[in-house]
Amino acid sequence: MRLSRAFIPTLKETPSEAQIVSHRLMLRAGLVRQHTAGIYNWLPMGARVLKNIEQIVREEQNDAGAQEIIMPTIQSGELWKESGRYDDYGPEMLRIKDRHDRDMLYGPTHEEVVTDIFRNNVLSYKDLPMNLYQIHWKFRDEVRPRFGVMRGREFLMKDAYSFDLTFEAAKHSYNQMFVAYLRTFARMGLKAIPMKADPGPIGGDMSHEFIVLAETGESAVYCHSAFLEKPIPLVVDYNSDLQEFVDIWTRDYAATDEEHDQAISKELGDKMIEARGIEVGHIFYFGQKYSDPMGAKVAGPDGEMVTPYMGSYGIGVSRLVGAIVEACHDDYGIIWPDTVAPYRVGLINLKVGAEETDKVCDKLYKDFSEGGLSALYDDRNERAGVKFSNMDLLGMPWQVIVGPKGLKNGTVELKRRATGERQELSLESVMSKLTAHHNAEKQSGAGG
Ligand code: P5A
Repeated sequence: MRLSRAFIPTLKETPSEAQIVSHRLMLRAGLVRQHTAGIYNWLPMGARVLKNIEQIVREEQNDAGAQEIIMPTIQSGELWKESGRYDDYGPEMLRIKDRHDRDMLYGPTHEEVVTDIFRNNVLSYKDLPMNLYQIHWKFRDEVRPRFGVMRGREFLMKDAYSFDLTFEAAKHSYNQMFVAYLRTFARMGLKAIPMKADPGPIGGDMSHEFIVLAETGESAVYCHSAFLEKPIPLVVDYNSDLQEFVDIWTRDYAATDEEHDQAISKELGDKMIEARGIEVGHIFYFGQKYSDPMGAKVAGPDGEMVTPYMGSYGIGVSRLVGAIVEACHDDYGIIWPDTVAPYRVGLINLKVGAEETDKVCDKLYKDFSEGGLSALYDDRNERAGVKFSNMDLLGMPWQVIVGPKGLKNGTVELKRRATGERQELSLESVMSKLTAHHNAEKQSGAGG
């Protein structure tokens, strides 16, 4: 994309309505604009990041054996009366009447809808295990929408729902999602720590929130310092027994505020990290809480009817954009991890209109796109300082700077946004270096 043609409305001033750095930077770098309280427009740069995050989530869900579906955003209230949640949910649910005076709602979550799909279409235990997911917009009429997309009213969620014949099988489904989440967040350059969360009315120990540590996080969290060192699964056989791996990640103490036991803080001493965190994912096991009242049943191996055991697994896809900016920025702007960056490369032409710089930039721009490296090309007739600070604000992980001085020696400058490290390289070596980096990342998957 040529910056001269791109719709990237950056702001010089710090927007006064934004209280935390990620919200400020998302506005300043032109990623989003508020439509009305807690509801956002995603402008081109924001939309590209959101799509990249969505794609990583999708690949990891597919690898873990989940199947993608798309459920409606507007739901029938009748289903929620069956599960008993229509009255329980409270004012966070946006209730709507259609023209026939029927109760409708904008879905805050989809346990009822997916259970309805299941009961109408799945008849036999042979179809289990089954895990269905979608990546779709939700609405929750939050009392205090704040921090930009972190706590919105309309937000994008990945929600998956598993169905199993037995508790043991359901536990395996839970473990599959647990491992998939570790990989998903690591691929985005985030360290998300699974913490014991409120299990709700079902009890047990199968509810975890995945938390990214950040000073501006909404929740106070407590965890053993060992979490900073734990391994991310690189290659996973999702059909193998994952319990041992999950045990590595659940053995040490980690809890959200509500679950925290003060006595353990004393016991762990300086091994205890007391911090704030952003909840980017939440997984639950809830057994037959919906399948039972809604009458979902399959024929079991001996012909008897069995009520399936369920779990649900959420990722805050739009919240992740804020969480990544919160974790990856400096005083100059955003520092996108390579995997989610709106463009891989920011190409800066220091002398627009000069034959040599224009020619080299055009060639690099073409080579990047042919080599699968998306580039944002600053072809504007602006001062160098303006271009540098703009590209730093936008946060592309690599910058390639083309000026007449370097070209005299046949070189351009390659800058790594994260470290500020600069190198003078020939055109060929810039290309091969970026391509090699890109390929290495594709091969490594998680941890890349
Ligand atoms: C799990 C999937 C659920 O709704 N039902 C379907 C379960 N869980 S949850 O914890 O309530 O939400 C899942 C994730 O969604 C993100 N999230 C939000 N993001 C932005 N703004 C909000 N208001 C908001 N509410 C929830 C969180 O990342 C949460 O972990």
